[in-house]
Amino acid sequence: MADQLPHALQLCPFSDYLEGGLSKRVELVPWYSMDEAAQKAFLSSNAQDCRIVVTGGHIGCPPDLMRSLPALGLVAINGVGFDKVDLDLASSRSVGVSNTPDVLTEDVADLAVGLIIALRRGIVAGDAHVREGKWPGGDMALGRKVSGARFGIIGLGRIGRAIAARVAPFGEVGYNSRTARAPDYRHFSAITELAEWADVLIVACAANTETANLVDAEVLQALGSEGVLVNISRGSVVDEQALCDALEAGNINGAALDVFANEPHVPEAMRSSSRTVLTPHVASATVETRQAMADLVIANVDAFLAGEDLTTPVT
Ligand code: 8YV
Repeated sequence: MADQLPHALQLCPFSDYLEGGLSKRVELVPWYSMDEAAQKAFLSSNAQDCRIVVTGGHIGCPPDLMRSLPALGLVAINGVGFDKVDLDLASSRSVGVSNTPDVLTEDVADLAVGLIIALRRGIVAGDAHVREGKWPGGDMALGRKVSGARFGIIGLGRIGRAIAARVAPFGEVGYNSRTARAPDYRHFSAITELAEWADVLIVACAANTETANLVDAEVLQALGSEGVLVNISRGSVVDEQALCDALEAGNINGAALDVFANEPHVPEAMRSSSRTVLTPHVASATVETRQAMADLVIANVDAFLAGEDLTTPVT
């Protein structure tokens, strides 16, 4: 009889490519589609064989689940963000955590640029204007220039830098960090000063306890009634209620958002606002990048099963 493959819990849907690749290596358990009773029943007979959890960056791994898997050795994230995995708990249980950095940087930066232009130039509203037959009735309101705008980037890591490189040909780039780290761009040590200076404020920092609700009412007030916010990081970095209030009051001009605090649920105030452009967390969602991410997930699973160092461990 062939050796039984170890179980791996799958916490969210993946592409056929990733599921197919994983299924050759592990017994993939569709945890995300099982109800609580089925999950409980599964654990009572199989918890000892579950060595791997495979998950998305937006899902992570609930601490209780990690605790209920005594043989868990790897949480493989199909994404760069690891804010939803408790790294201290993982390390205290000798659980390795891997993610998929670098391969998605370009896509995320591309989407940020797309959102900026869509918002400032009214591309989504323009599309609706044409489709809904409103054009013969009159022109749309004017947009705002992208070229010549000031771009303020919160977080100048891999993704922040890729965004900076893309928007620098449009206009001046500023960024916020504790210490100056990019001589070509203007440094702001205070986030409110960056917001005050910028026409377009872009959230590109990692989500963690330090950055939770970093963009709050005060920052939005500083961004001002002509400024716009773009978020391709995590919803948790923005105080969503403060953002809804600012949009409603016209205290900022608009927001383009790919990420939300409670995905897939988006506040009604954002969905009904004419000042927003919204996408459903798709910054890394291209065929090419999702394949590259899948390859990295599989490489990490292979390394773990072979008892080797992880290819891209979260550090
Ligand atoms: C993905 C992400 O949408 O990389 C991340 O952290 O949130 C996204 O790229 C998600 O992880 C897909 O599983």
